[in-house]
Amino acid sequence: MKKEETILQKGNNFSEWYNEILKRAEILDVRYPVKGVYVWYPYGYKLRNLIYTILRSLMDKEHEEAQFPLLIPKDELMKEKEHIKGFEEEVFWVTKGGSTELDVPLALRPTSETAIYPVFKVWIRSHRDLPLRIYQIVNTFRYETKHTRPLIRLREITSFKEAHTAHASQMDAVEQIKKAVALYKNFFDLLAIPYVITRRPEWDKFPGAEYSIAFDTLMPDGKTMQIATIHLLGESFARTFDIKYEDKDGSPKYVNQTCYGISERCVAAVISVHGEEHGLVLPPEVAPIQVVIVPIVYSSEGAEVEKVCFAVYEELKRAGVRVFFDNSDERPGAKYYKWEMKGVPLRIEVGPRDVRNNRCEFIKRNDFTRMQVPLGDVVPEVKETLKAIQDCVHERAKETFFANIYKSGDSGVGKDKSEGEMEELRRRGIVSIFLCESERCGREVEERLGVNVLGEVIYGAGGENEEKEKSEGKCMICSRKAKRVYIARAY
Ligand code: 5CA
Ligand code: ZN
Repeated sequence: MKKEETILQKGNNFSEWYNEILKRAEILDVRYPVKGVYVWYPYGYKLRNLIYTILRSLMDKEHEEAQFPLLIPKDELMKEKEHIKGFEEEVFWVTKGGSTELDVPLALRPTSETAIYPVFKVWIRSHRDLPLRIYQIVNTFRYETKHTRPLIRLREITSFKEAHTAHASQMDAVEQIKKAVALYKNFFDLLAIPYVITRRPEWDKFPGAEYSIAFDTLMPDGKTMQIATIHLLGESFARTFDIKYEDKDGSPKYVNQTCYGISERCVAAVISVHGEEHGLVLPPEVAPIQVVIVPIVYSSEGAEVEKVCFAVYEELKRAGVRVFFDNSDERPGAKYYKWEMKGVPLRIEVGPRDVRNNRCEFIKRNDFTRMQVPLGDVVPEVKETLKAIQDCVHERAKETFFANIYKSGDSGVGKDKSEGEMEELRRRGIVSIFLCESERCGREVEERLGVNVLGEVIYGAGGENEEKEKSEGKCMICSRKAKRVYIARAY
């Protein structure tokens, strides 16, 4: 049963929908007077915290949480040449204490390699100290010059989860990369967010890394958003910051490092991928309120209804469900609107007739279907229904996602293709093409099609089997040997 009242068409103007939803669902207040800097509302912050609780619990299995300073001395930040080349134009500087010019200017961390690795140098002595696996969840600052957007492109990233690991050998570091990929898959699966995984092009990897791996999801306007990255740093930072350990045979060796990160873009993904014209649709795993109870009271039987609602509320709370009993003075219609907007996965209605029949009514947020449930079965039925909603939301998201991944012909789609076909490529979501590794060809594709090269396909429409399909082909620009690469318009 669909409701007729809609707030906005998500498909037609995603940007407008997105901004409206952040406001009406009380996720983020964008009125703060600094560009790219925003305020979390309490409800948005609860959502953020539930998502980060999942992330923490996954991280805590093999990492330890720590916290490093926000301020980085200029000389440390400038040490690693490639790294600083990549970040130079994005750094905010603190140059004064009061009216006194600082001896050494201090950077606000754009990411924390150069804050953490001087400390790794003193922490790591012997092979027994390895592997070292640390993470922190902090704010970072980037002077972004592209169009800023709440949760998506921030100048203050408020919820930057960055992991930094050090290992005895490159083999161990690569093993860690695989574990990080598995961990992030697990994380986004729990958020019901579909993704592709690519290896970023050599010419567009993280500054200072040997290679970078990225997770991308698809936004409703057909643009992709990078939601996580994983980098093999190798020995480059270890050499710069002199991070050595004594090996079993007593010889000094450089550690081999990785780092990987996730920002509140994961919250943006949950909002954008699942939401629709009535508001948010939150996967039960991360919904601040999983069940809202709404009494339908018009008659003298009000007190009886209220009593039943309260009993159901108590029972669900005891069972560990995040439940809210809305016994405010608002009319039921206003309550529906509010909790639908906030994406509460399940609404339970209780009216006088329900009370007489010893039952209540479930309404699922994801498809508005209703079912009657005996009061005695509420707890097990709620648990089962929440699980079903979680799966359903995930399946629907995957369906849309994979329906928007296309494969171009193997014969090359370059210069001699018709404008019509080129237009197709421009308009589609994620397209796999053959592209060689040269920056020249990559940039040419980006320019001619108005897209971004995401990278070589590691995990895509074919799941793990993508590996087999991708292998051989000819670059669509230069016809040299090439691999399957995903391209898309990207945030
Ligand atoms: N030190 C590494 C790993 S922690 C690092 O900084 N990698 S990163 O630059 O790729 O950032 C990690 C992730 O943060 C990106 O994949 C992206 O999802 C997110 N991110 C990057 N810049 C911003 C930004 N300005 N606003 C919001 N999220 C961002
Ligand atoms: Zn080429």
